[in-house]
Amino acid sequence: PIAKATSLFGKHTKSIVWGMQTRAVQGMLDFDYVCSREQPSVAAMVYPFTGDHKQKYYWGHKEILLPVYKNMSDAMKKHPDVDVLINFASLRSAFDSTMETMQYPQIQTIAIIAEGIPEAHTRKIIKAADKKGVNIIGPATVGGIKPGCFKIGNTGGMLDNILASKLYRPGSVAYVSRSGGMSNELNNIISRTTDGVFEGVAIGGDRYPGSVFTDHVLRYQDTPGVKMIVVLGEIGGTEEYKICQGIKQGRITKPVVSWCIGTCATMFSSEVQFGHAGACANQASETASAKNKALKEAGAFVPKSFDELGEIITSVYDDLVAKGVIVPAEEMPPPTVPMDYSWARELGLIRKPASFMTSICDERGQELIYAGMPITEVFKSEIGLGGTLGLLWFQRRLPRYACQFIEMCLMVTADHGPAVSGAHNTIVCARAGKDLISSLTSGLLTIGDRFGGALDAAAKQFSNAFDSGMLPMEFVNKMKKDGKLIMGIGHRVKSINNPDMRVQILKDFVKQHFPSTQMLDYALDVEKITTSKKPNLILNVDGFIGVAFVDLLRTCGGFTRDEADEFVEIGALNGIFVLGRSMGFIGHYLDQKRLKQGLYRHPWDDISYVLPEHMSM
Ligand code: Q5B
Repeated sequence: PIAKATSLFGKHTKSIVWGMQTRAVQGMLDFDYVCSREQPSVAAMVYPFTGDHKQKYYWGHKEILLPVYKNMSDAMKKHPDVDVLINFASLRSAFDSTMETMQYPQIQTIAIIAEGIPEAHTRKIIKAADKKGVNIIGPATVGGIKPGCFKIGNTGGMLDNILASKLYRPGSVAYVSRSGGMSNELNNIISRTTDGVFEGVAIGGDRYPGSVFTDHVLRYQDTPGVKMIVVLGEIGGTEEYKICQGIKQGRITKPVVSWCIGTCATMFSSEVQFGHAGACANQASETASAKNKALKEAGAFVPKSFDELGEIITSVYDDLVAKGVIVPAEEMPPPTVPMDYSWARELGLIRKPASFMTSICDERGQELIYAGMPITEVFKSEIGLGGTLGLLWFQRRLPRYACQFIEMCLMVTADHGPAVSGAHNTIVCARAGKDLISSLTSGLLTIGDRFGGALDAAAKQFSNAFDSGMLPMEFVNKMKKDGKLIMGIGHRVKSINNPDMRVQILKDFVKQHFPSTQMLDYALDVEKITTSKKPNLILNVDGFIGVAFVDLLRTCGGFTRDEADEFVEIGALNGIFVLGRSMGFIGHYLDQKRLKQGLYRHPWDDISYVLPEHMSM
């Protein structure tokens, strides 16, 4: 078999990442940058499910592109300097991709992250790796880290953790553990008690890890920069005894601080399977207590409990410093890596004026909120469409009669036949082959002062006249004198002889339920005058809704006078007609499509051609 490399990572190590793990890759690049590496440690990614392309990443504050290959062979060919593969493949594909990776002699180290790979597969991987001289870290691990040089995937956590544990520059302490989580704890303990981590590997919690404690402890023994070794073992397996043997035989001469987790297993009357697949003692010698005892007897530094691990590391380290074995290097500040905007915001470190402000609806939480009212509450309280409109348009929970009135307005304005301007436009548009939205908007764009869009103007004109104390007759005369039409008055087909039942229905309801109908009464007095002149100059549906809404806003108790005026000022009331009539326009669109109506062309006999006479030059 080919000999395996003892140094897995250096300042120039390049890797290929298998899998679309963009966050992990960015984490590696940020680590590289903070370590002052000259070049990113990730050369490329392999992802068989997309075509070859490039992915954008940050290198410090700059943006760079990393290639993504569909085939591993292309990635290897294009990046012959890569010797590490980080395999994020799932437990189903990790075996195949790892075996494929080992066909490329350039690869010296493979980290396998997936959990749950069948043991039979791992054993085949181990056999192949031993033959080909490939170091395996994992499976079922976060990986490992070599400060100043290389970080496998998500090892060491986010950048704030890397900085807090000073993982951007090498120290003198190398460790090996099974658990990724506990290796983070070791990074923390070692950074507080010594000059820092030289290298740390989490071999993973499976019964058959791709590399074992001794593989790494012996590497550390042979690595000049490592001055002391920390081994965090756990219940299950007998690997720690090989370390005992190594110490006893003089193969391991560097101080080893060690602790096996799982001593509490003795408190249980039956066998305990801890979180890792391999964390179960099948015989007395595999218990954490037995292994701690053996390590101590062999000459390792073993604390009384995990809590004392930091203290014992300190005392071994201090001793090495006192003996001059370790000369702590001068501390250099790492380069600053710009923080991701979203992370900085989450931490409350930055603020930015929002480009948008909103006060009616919040969809960010678990539950959609309409003007402060959770959607479940909207339904529980049965406020209906009128109440929902009240929340979204007026930001108020309106009284029941007001919600009912709004719904009635929507119902009476829903349609008024195909002949009205808006429906006509919708129909012509639909027959020209246009889609629903185009046809609907074509109809909606017709709504204005003359057709369906007189609600706000009527509300304004009537309330201004009323508020300024004008008598109805004075108002009518003034409008005539100014040459202005009274908005909300007049109808093409409805008149006192052909009353508009829509208005009658609304009038009956308003008279019965509204606390005050001052504005409506004023408008009805105006109507008496205008209809005495011409029978079609009735208070039309627009005018009725406009003035009744002024009564509602002013007297329902939910609004100040200023607020009530503001809604009229900003044009809320025309919205009622727009919303209601949208139902009709959509109906007309669907109707035309259903009836398979062809392109509309207006007949010539219905057009009067009044061109100027031909003039000769
Ligand atoms: N005269 C609605 O006019 C209409 C006068 C007036 C004083 C007035 C007209 C008008 C104001 C706007 C308004 C909403 C254009 C209407 C609606 C929805 C709809 C539609 C539907 C639906 C009708 C004849 C004589 C003239 C005028 C005078 C007319 N209006 N004087 N104030 N407001 N109203 N729009 O019939 O002396 O002969 O020259 O603009 O409220 O859109 O169903 O169709 O649900 O879809 O064409 O209900 O009233 O009358 O313009 O020929 O005028 O009356 O000055 O006097 P007409 P015109 P004179 S509801």
